[in-house]
Amino acid sequence: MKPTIVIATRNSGKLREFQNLLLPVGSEILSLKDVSIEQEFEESGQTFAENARLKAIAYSRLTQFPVLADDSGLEVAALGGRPGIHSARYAGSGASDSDRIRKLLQELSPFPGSRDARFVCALSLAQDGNILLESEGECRGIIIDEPRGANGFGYDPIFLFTELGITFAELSESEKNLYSHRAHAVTSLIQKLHGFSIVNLQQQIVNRKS
Ligand code: ITT
Repeated sequence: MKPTIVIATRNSGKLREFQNLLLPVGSEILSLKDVSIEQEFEESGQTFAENARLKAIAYSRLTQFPVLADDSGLEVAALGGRPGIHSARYAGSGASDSDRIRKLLQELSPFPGSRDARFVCALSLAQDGNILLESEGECRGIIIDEPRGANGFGYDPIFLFTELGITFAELSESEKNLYSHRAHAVTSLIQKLHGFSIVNLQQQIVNRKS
């Protein structure tokens, strides 16, 4: 039987990236909607890792399947690491990606020469309220003044990936999946997953508890 993983996100951009990034695992990838989970999760942690962990634990109590949660965001050096864990809510609830980008560029305008930034992604895999595996990935770049590109989501149009000299929104999805913070975090998780069959996760939890 094909093993199943539920991706604990309501962000369709993230979900699509995970569906491709997790292809090597050979699992069936389901969304929260697919398993009829409607509860919202209040992110109360102080770090990406803590939020991913809390999210994975909470959602894994609502389904029989292993749940993979992601907490991610953009840290801008000149802003002391903001928006950081508040990346999704940076411009208030109901704001769009463009609103968040506009706000970030406004806040950054007094710092024209200081544009270093990094995307961070923390992942947590849990089942039945138990954390099984965790990983983290980052990707460094700089923030540019004018959004460029139509792909991706979130802050991608103003994040210039210096290694290639183009923004994340100018990369195709498969290219972004080679370089992104999420790609690095998933690669690290898959390495840890090596010899750790998803099909047998339940058995491994039982073994750990006994
Ligand atoms: P879920 O909690 O349902 O997963 P979310 O969008 O609220 O969805 P987060 O709390 O992890 O997710 O917030 C992450 C925000 O950081 C996201 O909304 C984007 O604004 C930004 N972000 C994260 N990864 C990104 C990426 O690969 N490209 C662009 N922006 C990204």
